[in-house]
This record gives sequence, structure tokens and C-alpha cells, in this order.
Amino acid sequence: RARADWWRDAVIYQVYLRSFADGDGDGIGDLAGLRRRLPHLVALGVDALWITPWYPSPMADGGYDVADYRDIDPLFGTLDDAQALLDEVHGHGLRLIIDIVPNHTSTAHAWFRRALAQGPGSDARQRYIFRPGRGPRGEEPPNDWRSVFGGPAWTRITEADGSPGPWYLHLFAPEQPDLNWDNPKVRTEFESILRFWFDRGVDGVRIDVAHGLVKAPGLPDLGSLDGKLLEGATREDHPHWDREEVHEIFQGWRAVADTYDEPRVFVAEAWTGAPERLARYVRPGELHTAFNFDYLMTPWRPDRLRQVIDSSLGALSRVAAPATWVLSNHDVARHVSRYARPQPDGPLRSLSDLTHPADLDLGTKRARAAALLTLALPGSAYLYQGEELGLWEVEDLPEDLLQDPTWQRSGHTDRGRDGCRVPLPWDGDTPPFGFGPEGSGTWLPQPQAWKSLTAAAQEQDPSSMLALYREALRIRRAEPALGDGSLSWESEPGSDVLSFRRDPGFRCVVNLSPHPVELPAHRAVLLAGGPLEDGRLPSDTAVWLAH
Ligand code: TEU
Repeated sequence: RARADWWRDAVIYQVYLRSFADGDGDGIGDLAGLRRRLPHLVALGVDALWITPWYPSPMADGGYDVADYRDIDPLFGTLDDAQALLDEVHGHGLRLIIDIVPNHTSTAHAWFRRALAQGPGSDARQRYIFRPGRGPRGEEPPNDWRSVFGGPAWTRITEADGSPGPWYLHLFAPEQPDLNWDNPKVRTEFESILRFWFDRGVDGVRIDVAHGLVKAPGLPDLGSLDGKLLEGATREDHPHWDREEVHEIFQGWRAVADTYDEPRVFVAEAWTGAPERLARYVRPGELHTAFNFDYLMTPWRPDRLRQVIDSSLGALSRVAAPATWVLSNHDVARHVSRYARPQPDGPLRSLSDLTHPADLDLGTKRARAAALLTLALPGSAYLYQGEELGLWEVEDLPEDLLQDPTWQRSGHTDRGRDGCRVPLPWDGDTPPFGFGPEGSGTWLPQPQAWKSLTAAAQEQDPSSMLALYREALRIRRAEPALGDGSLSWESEPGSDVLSFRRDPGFRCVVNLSPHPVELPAHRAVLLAGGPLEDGRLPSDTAVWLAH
């Protein structure tokens, strides 16, 4: 466990806790389930786990509405269970990263309850962003900001005496009031929360909505410049995304992390647009890494992939930070399903713009190639639970079961993010596929077709997605050329084959053309899908080569 820079080339597995494994049979994943299934992650060969929020929460947004940052929700277990998990993870030589949500709390957090109870002008109210409404009776929201989940970013409260009160800001659901990061009490509270978990041995923290904490003074209107909220983050001087002042907060966090002997690391969730903007979060003295969402949103197209790989590596090398590579997470449609259709020109993260039905065989083939591409790139990689099983987006969940607030708040135009959050299939022939004890339910229904994708079924099959991931991770650990460093392109720009070298002596070739292509005369160490056709690499396939 000694390597101080383990995070520079780590493969980190995202556990979406309520969908990973259910120990107690209530249909919701928990810490007992995770502990029972840890051997799967050890055998897979990842370096670390990132667990999505495990804190007490009303679960209005799958736990991203936190009521207490220093405890565990009873649905998931207890603080003792968390400590036992952490010790077990460390016992396997793995590391554990937890999720912190500093942009907003839950309305059930003691601070927000106090803010409501103590009334106008109280200290408690200064911890959030309350403003009087516009209009003669304050009946209009204070500005034109929109919630990421749809609708206005403001909700009006009623004071204790029954009179209509001010509005509070929530960039996400109304159950997630934004904190006021201009308030020093908020700042010291979060540094203390970091120490609480670091003192217990947690190795790192994923920072939710890192680009959102600081709002422009005066909360100016967005105006007509911003049709789309998130994409608007590319705009300079956006009133609530990616503001310059967030960086001093994270420099303070880094100072906290650096007081520990063993490394305590950060990964920022920041949707910033240009890679140069993202690189600012990982300058020396600030955070260690940030998710590369440009890569995640890139369609399966050679020109786009090459461009994003180069721009990411370029921007990050200028600040001496490692790149990260992500194909899927709990907020986007699973990449098997994204790649299963004709690919758009622009960014691809939800399926709502793609009208073609999915060709899952094609999507799976491309996902296999994408795995080899991703794991051969310089830096660190994130795997989202179930991608090692080749799970696809469940696009036909019954509408009355959808739980993601996006679905409600969008007025039922966006199906939301439940389709990538369906509980994992572990073994057996029928649901719950070992997710929970025999006969228990699952909080979202699993497709019967996942019978062939259970971990147990794939265990037996050397051509399975699981076997591919295990082998790729085994080679990655053994191969000195892989991990952090740089790459040299061997294919020409504009080619529909991506071929690059990792020195010494390692090559990755990805064929995005519709035809088989010739390979250099090297030994194939791993093939994403085969067999080679007369020594040529089939379409939508990748290969790792060594001397
Ligand atoms: O996501 C932040 C975010 O801006 C988006 O990924 C957003 O969830 C998506 O565009 C909605 O369609 C983080 C978490 O990853 C997400 O699960 C939470 O819902 C969100 O923050 C609020 O805490």
C-alpha cells in the first residue's frame, strides 16, 4: 500500500451502493452486500473503489441529498459496518474513496431545519442562499436560474407564522438546497468533515459538483445566453459554474489532505467544457485528479476520440496531473447502449436524441474495443459497476417505477438516469440474480435477458466481457509501458484506425473502420473481439500488441 502516487495510474471501480449487492433482502444494495461481493473486485483486479454517498438521506436524489455527513444511512448499515468494509478493503491491498456533496445538503439536514426555524436574519439562514422574490409580492423567483433537473432553481418557503417567505436556491432538486460558500462556517465545517473520514482511514474523496460551489456576487440573471444549463459551463464568467473562487476552497482541502502521512486524494466532478478549464482544478497544490467527461461524451468516432485524447493529455501535462478516462457512470446512459446506434457528431451522454433502436451486439463489440482503448491510455481509469459485465442501459423500465428526479422535474420528457442504475446480476437464472437473498426483490426490475450476463455465467466463459476486463487489468498491472506516462500516435490524423505506442514496446490498435485492417508484425497479447481475419483486425475491434 506504500506507493504515494498510486492514484496516478489507478483503475478505480465505481460502486453505486444501492444497486451493487443487497445483504439484508430489502431490495436495496448495502454495505453487507458489498462486503460479501468484495472478492469479485479483487478478482477483477482494480486498485480502488469509489462508493457513492452512504450518508443518512431521505434519498430524494439517490443519496446526493445528505442529511448528516458524519454517519451512514440505516438502509446501508452503520458506521461500524463502514469501518469494517474499509479495513477489509485495505486488507485486500485496495483503497477506498468516498463521495462528498458540498454544493448542497438535504432539506432534512439539521442546518436547513434550523435555517427554516430560526427565521430571517439568523446565522442559520446565512448558511444557505435565501433571497426575496421578485414581483410586487415576491411571488416570482429571485432570478432566472434553472435547476439541472428541470424547472426553476428556486423554491419559496413559508415562515413559521404562516406568512410567505423568501426563496432558497437549489441548482438540483428542491430537496437539495445550495450551501452558501461565502460563509466561513460552511468552509470550516467541510474541512472538519474531510478530517472525520480521513482520520478513519478513507483514502480519498470524490467531490460532487465541484464546479458549482461559488456563485457570482449579486446572483445575476443568466439571460438568453444560456439555453442549456450544463453546456453553459463553457461560457466564461458563468454566474454559477466554474467560477475562479472555487479554486481557493480546493487549495484549502488539499492542505487538509496533505497533513496525513499516507496519501489522501481527491477526484473532482466538474463539468467545465474545455480541458484547459478542467486542468485548473488539478494544478499543483490543488486537487489530484478530475473526471474526464469529454472522453465519456465522445461518440464512437476516430476523429473525435483522437482529438479528445490529445486535448486531454495536452491540457493535463501542462499542470503535471495525470489524465483520467471514464466511459460510464451513474448519471449517463451505459456506453454499450450509446455505442449501439449510428454515432452523432456532437457529445453523446443520454439516449434521448438517438432515435435508432439499439443494436446491442454492435454496442457490445464497440464496448469491448473501448475497454482496451481506455485501459491503454496514459493515466488512471474509472470503471462503472456492471460495465465489466457488459450491461446495457435498461431503456424500457415501467414509467411508474422510475425514481430519478429528472423524470418528474422534466415533465416526463427525460426518462432520467434509472436505466443505468438497475441492480447488478450476480448469479442464478432469474431475478434477483443473486443481488439479494433468494426470493427478495430489487428496487428496479432486472431484465430476464441478464441471465447470460451474470458474473457467475461469465466466470465460466473465456470469451466473456468479464474475462476481457480481468485479462486487460492483469496485463496492465504487469506491463511497465502501461499506466501513467505518454503515448505516440502511429496512425495518421484523419485515419479511421487509432494506433498508438506506449514505450517500451507496447501498442494498442483500434479499428473504427467498417473493414478489417492490417496489423504490424507483433505478438497480439489481447484481442477485444476476434478472431483475426488472415492476421487482420476486424471492424470495431481493438488489440494490444507487444514485441
Ligand atoms: O451530478 C452532477 C451533474 O451535474 C450531472 O451529472 C447531473 O446529475 C445530470 O446531468 C442530470 O441529468 C452529481 C451526481 O453525480 C448526480 O448523481 C447528482 O444527482 C448531482 O450531482 C446532484 O448531487
